[in-house]
Amino acid sequence: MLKLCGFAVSNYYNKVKIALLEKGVPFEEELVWTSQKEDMLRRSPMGKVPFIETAHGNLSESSVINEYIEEAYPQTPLFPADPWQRAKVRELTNLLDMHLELQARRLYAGAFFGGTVSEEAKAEVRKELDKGVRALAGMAVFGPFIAGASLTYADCAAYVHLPLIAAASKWAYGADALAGIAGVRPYLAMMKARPHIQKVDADRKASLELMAQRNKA
Ligand SMILES: N[C@@H](CCC(=O)N[C@@H](CS)C(=O)NCC(=O)O)C(=O)O
Repeated sequence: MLKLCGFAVSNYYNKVKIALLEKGVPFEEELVWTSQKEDMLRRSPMGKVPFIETAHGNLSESSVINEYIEEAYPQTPLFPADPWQRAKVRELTNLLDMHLELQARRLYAGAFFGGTVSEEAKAEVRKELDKGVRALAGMAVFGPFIAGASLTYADCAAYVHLPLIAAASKWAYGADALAGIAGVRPYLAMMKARPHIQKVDADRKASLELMAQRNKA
């Protein structure tokens, strides 16, 4: 059986987990922390999570994993059938990962882990986030899902990234960078009502408690 490795607080781990649950693909989970140690690098070449273990070997990078899952388990598709619409889902997913989350990530040390972020770094992130938010405002459909009428891989990314981007920007700039996009809040509330999302959120909460204990020890 396919094994999802990582930890349930990770947004990228949950991006894959939502896809597996929504598609009804059977999988097991193994708790793996990120590391640059040899044994981890043998399992995940960049030492990152998530990665999956399959009968063929291991695979890392959340979007690559989700594309593999879609091709290996075509039931309950999370990509539209039309090639153009599929490309638009990929475009939106890439925007969320690369131009929003990866930029906001530079703020996480301060926003979530009690660390600091220099004013220079905050200003650099702000510039990039502004561009990403402007792009998102033009590309997000909220119809009711982020790319249109059906749940897609873009939702798997949006649901896990948007709350972090909102919280991190609020911490850094005193205002949620996504506040100007009126569709975001109702969208997240709609997603939260889905049973599989509730499972992911409950596991995330339990994992947060585990991490807090681990940091105390
Ligand atoms: N591009 C990667 C990003 C994954 C990622 O950054 N995961 C974080 C945890 S949320 C991680 O492993 N961080 C440790 C590191 O960067 O070394 C993906 O899409 O899977």
